[in-house]
Amino acid sequence: MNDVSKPAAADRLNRPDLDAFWMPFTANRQFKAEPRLLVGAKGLYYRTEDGREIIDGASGLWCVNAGHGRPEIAEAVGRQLVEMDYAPSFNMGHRLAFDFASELAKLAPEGLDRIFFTNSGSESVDTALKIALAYHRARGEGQRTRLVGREKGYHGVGFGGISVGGLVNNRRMFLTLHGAEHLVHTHDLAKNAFSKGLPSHGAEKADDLERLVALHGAETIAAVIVEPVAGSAGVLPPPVGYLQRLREICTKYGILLIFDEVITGFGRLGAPFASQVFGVTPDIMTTAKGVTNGAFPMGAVFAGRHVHDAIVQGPAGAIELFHGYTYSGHPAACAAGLATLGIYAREGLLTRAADLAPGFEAAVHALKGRRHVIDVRNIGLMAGIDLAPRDGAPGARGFEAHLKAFKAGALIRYTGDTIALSPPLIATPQELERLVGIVGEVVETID
Ligand code: PXG
Ligand code: PLP
Repeated sequence: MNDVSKPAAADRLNRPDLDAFWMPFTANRQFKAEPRLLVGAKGLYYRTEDGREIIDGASGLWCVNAGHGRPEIAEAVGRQLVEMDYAPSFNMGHRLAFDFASELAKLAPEGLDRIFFTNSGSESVDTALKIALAYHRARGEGQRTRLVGREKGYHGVGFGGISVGGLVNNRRMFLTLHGAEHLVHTHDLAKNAFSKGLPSHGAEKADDLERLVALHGAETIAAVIVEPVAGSAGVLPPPVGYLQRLREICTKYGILLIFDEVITGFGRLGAPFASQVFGVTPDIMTTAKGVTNGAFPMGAVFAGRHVHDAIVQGPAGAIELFHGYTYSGHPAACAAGLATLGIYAREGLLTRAADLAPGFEAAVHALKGRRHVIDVRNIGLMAGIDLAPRDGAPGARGFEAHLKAFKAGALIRYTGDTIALSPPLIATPQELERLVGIVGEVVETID
């Protein structure tokens, strides 16, 4: 450990050695020179190593929808680990996985009631893409192998996910799958700046799928995957009518539509899933994060009955899908998930964002006119606030906003010069005001 990364104050704080942990998606050397360490979390607040309370404006990383430190989840996990820590799901089973899948199926959009368990959003995405390929193959259309994503899309970090993903930094150093294609993104600052909820312009961008059909032939395309609201790229709600149009074109050509609801799932938009908010039902839906309130790693892929039944057929003794994870349906993850669904139901959290959204919308749009703010976007309990990039230093203002907000008592996400807010669904209107208030004050102090 060198002296730069361990200033004297660190000893008083009883800081760990920071060298060995190679941090994900982080500027490691910069972080380790000036670390921001969290030591506790309860409700809407984190506690830092120097004892400060930090309002969680990001639900951790878009996952702690019911707020932190829920004893019901901790107790369920603890009990399960003592009762039966692990059980295989390959050719064996245990009750909780079946119970949890049944409960998830009850919440699911119409017909998406066959559930495949994974351990993360990235695994959910790769699983969904493989299910799409298996579906076409089972139906005698094995030549449908192209997978279509969208510019600015984030679908995790597996090779499948980065192939359909559309964020260049996540792709440029790596191989991507042959046959991955991209629709144009829907972001249009010139026409849609400061839209409240869905932007009015851009439904016709769904017709970009017609371009890919004309270019490659529909019979080569297996699936289209999109986030109903792009999250990581900076909260981009879909233009009015866009998702409907995409659904129609997919249906017309027999292309499966996959909604990646890793962020939008479990109440973020005011209904259990975004597809229910938009009235558009995909063939497959990927989830993770809020499925266990972020308290235990887990993901779940919801497959339409038609998709499942096309694959799960043939000789009764044959494995239908050669895919799965050691921890698919992990007992402790299922226990965490069942406890989480109990909290969501008892506290009405899967629809609470619908009640909070108008106040939140008013608060974030009041940032219009603040220093550097060039766009504000919102839907449900998510918002994106764009700062004008500093000349020659794109991303610097976003990072400074993040740092200064943390000093001022709020955890906010940033990507480039976009601030993203996605507070836990338990927040009160006053707490949302406070969070946005901190953002407003912080941007004024940035050069
Ligand atoms: N799909 C979507 C739509 C996501 O948002 C993933 C897949 C991958 O999930 P896992 O569990 O493998 O990370 C995600 C994850 C951010 C941020 O700050 C977003 C995610 C993860 C980490 C940071 O925008 N989204
Ligand atoms: N690598 C090896 C050598 C393995 O044996 C396994 C699983 O058995 C894996 C990777 C995949 O691990 P997981 O099932 O946890 O994704």
